[in-house]
Order: sequence, then C-alpha cells, then structure tokens
Amino acid sequence: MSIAPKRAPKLIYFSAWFCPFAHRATLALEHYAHGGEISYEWKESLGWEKRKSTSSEVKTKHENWYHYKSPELLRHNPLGMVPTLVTPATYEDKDGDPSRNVVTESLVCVQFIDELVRGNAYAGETAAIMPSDPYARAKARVDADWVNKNVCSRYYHVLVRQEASEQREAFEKLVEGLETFAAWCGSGEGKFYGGQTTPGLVDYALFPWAWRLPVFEHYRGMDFKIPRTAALKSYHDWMEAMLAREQVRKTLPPWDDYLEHIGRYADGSARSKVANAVRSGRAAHDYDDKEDNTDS
Ligand SMILES: N[C@@H](CCC(=O)N[C@@H](CS)C(=O)NCC(=O)O)C(=O)O
Repeated sequence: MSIAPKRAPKLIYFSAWFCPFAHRATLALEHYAHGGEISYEWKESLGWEKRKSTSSEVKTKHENWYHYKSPELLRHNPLGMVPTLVTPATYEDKDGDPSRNVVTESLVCVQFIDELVRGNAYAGETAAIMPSDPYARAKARVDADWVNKNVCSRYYHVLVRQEASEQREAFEKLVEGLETFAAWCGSGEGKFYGGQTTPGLVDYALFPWAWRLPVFEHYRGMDFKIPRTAALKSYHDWMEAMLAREQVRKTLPPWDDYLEHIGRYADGSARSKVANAVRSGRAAHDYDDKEDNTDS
C-alpha cells in the first residue's frame, strides 16, 4: 500500500537530458517522486545546433555547436539555463507574470524541492534531502559548494582545455577533490556524505559528474581513469551505493548518447556559458551570464 500524500506538489521542470546541473534537480525530484511526495512534468528545453565559427583561433574538426533554447524556457528564465522549475499555475497562465515562482540554479533547486516537500502537510516518510539540524544544514551547503568548485568545475577543464598539461593538472586536482569527498563519506554507519544511510545535498551535488567521469577514459585515455586507491575506497563504495538505488538509476541518460554529446566539449567546439568561461581561462562556476552568453 502506497503512503502517497493526497496533495503532492507538482512542478514544471525545464531540463535537458544531457545536463549534469539539471541532473541534480532530477535526482532531488526522483528522491521524493519515488514515494509519491512530488510530481513533475519534464520539458526538454535545450538542444544543439551547428553555427559558423565565431573565432578563427578555434581549430576544431567542424563548426561550433551552440545551444538551441526553447521559447518556453526563455519566457520563464530569460537567462536560458536549465534546470529551471516553475509552478503549473505560472506555466499555464499565458498572460500572467512568467517570472512568478520560478526557481533556478541546480543547488538551489535541490534545496527548494526538499523544502517544498517537507513543508507540505501531506509529506510522506522518505528521508529528507537536507539534515534537520540547522548546523548540519549549513555545513552541507558549504560542502556542496566545495564539491561544485573542486570536482564538478574541473571536469570541464579536463575536457575543454586543449593543452595536455592543463588537462592533467585539472584531473589531478579533481582526484584530490574526490579524496576529500571520500573522507567525508567513510565515517559513519551509511555510505553517503556524512556517513548517512540515504543521500542528501552533497551526494546529489556530486553524483551527476561522478557518473560522467569515465568519459575521460574515452577522450583523454586510460591515464585519466579514476584510480582504485585506498584514499578513494569510500568514494567507489559511495558510487556503488548510489547506483544501488532505483531512484538514482532511473535518472541516468543513455551512455553512448552522452559520450557523443560531450565530444563537443572534449574537442573544444561547444559554445555554452560554462564552455566559454573555461575556454577563456576561468573556472566553470565563474561563467558570466552576459559575457559568456551565446544566444543570438
Ligand atoms: N549554475 C547553473 C549552471 C547550469 C548550466 O550551465 N546549465 C547548462 C546546461 S548543462 C545550460 O543551461 N546552458 C545554457 C547556456 O550555456 O547558455 C546551475 O547550477 O544550475
């Protein structure tokens, strides 16, 4: 018998199947959708299109790739970024204010989804994504941001930077970041961040990239395989524990399609805010909504 709440909140979810940032929001949505505590409607909102090269300095096999963005996404989030969440009421009110009750930024989306469900009178029994203790919550936010900067951003450096030495240096720093994360996981009863028995914000912040890391083996070679060292044992155990969850497995994009998609980053031909920032020497998380924008 399902304990599904009678009035689970519903969201319209602007997403893209390949996007690891959106993947964070999908993980949070599925965390609760599994127990019927939230429902959502996925709107595929980004695509790729080839356009003429904008810089003669960029030497790639083909023209550059730019994001196509759905008009619906741009209506609710003029920055044109996924994930973007909106209430069905705002989405359906075609004459109303499209910016009303819009939630953006992947780490904010994860926390928002948690708050929305926990604040619902019909919340079920699923373990929460955010800790109940305010001090633990604050720490999880800091650690999620750390993982974002020290692991997730470096993923793009290994792919977008075309100098072998820069790729190597970014990879080594990324592995160090994973070691720090592993130390946070190996300390309790459970295999997740903080020794928890169910995943939370920091686990969901990292997982989309952790799952994608084997693309390095394809595009950069076997020297870029995440090693099975003692310092990373808890990381590999964590990965196994994440993948043992049905809620997590159902969020995974098809591997071969993803590998083809990310080839545009690996050969430097992708034009997205994140790729533009990394190509111009900044970190992925330091993209600028104006300077790195590619919308025509
Ligand atoms: N800081 C944002 C980054 C999201 C992001 O970069 N999403 C990509 C797709 S993977 C996007 O929407 N790109 C559109 C663009 O670059 O113009 C977040 O955490 O949500």
